[in-house]
Amino acid sequence: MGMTLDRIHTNQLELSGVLPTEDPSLKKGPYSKEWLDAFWMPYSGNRDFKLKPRMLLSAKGCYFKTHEGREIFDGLSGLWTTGLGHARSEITQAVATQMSTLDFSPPFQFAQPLAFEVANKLVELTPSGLDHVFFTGSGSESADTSLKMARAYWRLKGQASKTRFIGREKAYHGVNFGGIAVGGIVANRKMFGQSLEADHLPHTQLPSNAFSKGMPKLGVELADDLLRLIALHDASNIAAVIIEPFSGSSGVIVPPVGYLQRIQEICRAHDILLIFDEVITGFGRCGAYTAAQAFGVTPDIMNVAKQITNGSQPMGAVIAKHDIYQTFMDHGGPDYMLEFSHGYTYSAHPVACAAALATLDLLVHEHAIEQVKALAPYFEESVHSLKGCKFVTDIRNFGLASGFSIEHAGHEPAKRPYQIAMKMFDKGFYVRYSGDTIQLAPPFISSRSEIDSLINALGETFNGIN
Ligand code: PXG
Ligand code: PLP
Repeated sequence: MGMTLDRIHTNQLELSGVLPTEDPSLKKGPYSKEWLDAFWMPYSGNRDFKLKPRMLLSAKGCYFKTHEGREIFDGLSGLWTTGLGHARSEITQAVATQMSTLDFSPPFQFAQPLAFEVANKLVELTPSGLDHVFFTGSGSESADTSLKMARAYWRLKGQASKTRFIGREKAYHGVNFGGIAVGGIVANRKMFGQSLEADHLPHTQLPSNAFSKGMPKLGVELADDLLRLIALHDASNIAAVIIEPFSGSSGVIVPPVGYLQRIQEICRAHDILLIFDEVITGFGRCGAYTAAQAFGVTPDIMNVAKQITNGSQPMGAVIAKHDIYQTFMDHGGPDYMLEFSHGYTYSAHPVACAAALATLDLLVHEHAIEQVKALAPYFEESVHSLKGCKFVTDIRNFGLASGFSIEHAGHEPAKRPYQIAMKMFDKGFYVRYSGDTIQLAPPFISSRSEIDSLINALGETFNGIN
């Protein structure tokens, strides 16, 4: 055909999934091995993907379209990002307008008004007391920002020995050095070693709580392990405890009744900051704007990302209590000096701010919280109807999120989840697989019949594998 790669736009190609050709003139052409290998994919089995690419070309509402023209139901709202559905015209329009008005604005020593508007909106939607917003570009950046904020806070208060962090087993706090240290997912530390001084509370996934609907009843005493860590390290050396209200990535591990309250009580009694990582739980997934509101516990610092722009632009934020902000302001030295030597080139990026404002506006005006609350009980019954399916050893849920534990295939815990997710993709459903779990987080706008189709396909798939 004589078409060269630089004249081809992938989206315009009707690709059949036919793979590497032996024709040397097409050696670097689309879908050749070389073409695919140029992109080192994040958190992916690159070798497997590149043998049979699962390429998504467009999305609208609850569905992706693949390069083969197949429609795929988005069973994880992107990557827990896109609860309002894809390609929302309100967000698209806001982003387009902002791009042509102010595409970039230096975030250091200068600002643009949308940043203040988003900050005020976030203060309004999050629990009272969380009053000051520091912008980042992602959940990982939010995690590391919150840890630096906590350490610096104690230094400014004259307690510089408070440097250690307490995380939890199975927790995910992104991939930066601070986040992997406090995180409890071994794979994230295995290749890179330890960085910060961190210790870990036990996770709360008890076998006795298997198949609990919503919050499990047993396990509040696991919070008291914090007392053991305080006795070991001494509170004078501990800056903060960081917790995902429910652990998302490790398969939706929901806190036992009373657990988060007890953690907060202990933190308060020992002058330790409590950080909630709400990167997944924030902005609707829990049937509330935040998990803090859903669970009735307000942290000192809250990290958010993902749903804040409906996934349409990279953005994260760290929201702090007034005392923390004020401590920085009070110790800042002369007014022209920086109070917190931290920030990202893309902090409060104007286009991300425009996307966030449009998203938060949609969440409020389309009553997304009520929508999630209304669908959640149906979703709960649906996911738990899969109890008894082959290899399913536990089902957990909260709001519009659920996790399934899958029995290990010999010494290969990740194998069956991978097989399940691939089979689901063949059937027209995208679900998340990681570790020995399958996760669902359907869009807030899903219909009951879409939930039915998803669950039916998943049940069939569970029972069809070996
Ligand atoms: N904290 C939490 C609680 C998260 O869930 C991050 C931090 C990091 O955010 P960024 O934007 O840097 O990726 C996350 C991200 C999964 C999965 O398998 C979840 C995430 C990322 C990748 C996979 O559920 N959450
Ligand atoms: N590396 C270099 C060499 C830089 O100049 C910068 C920012 O100016 C960074 C890293 C940090 O980039 P970002 O602010 O996008 O996180």
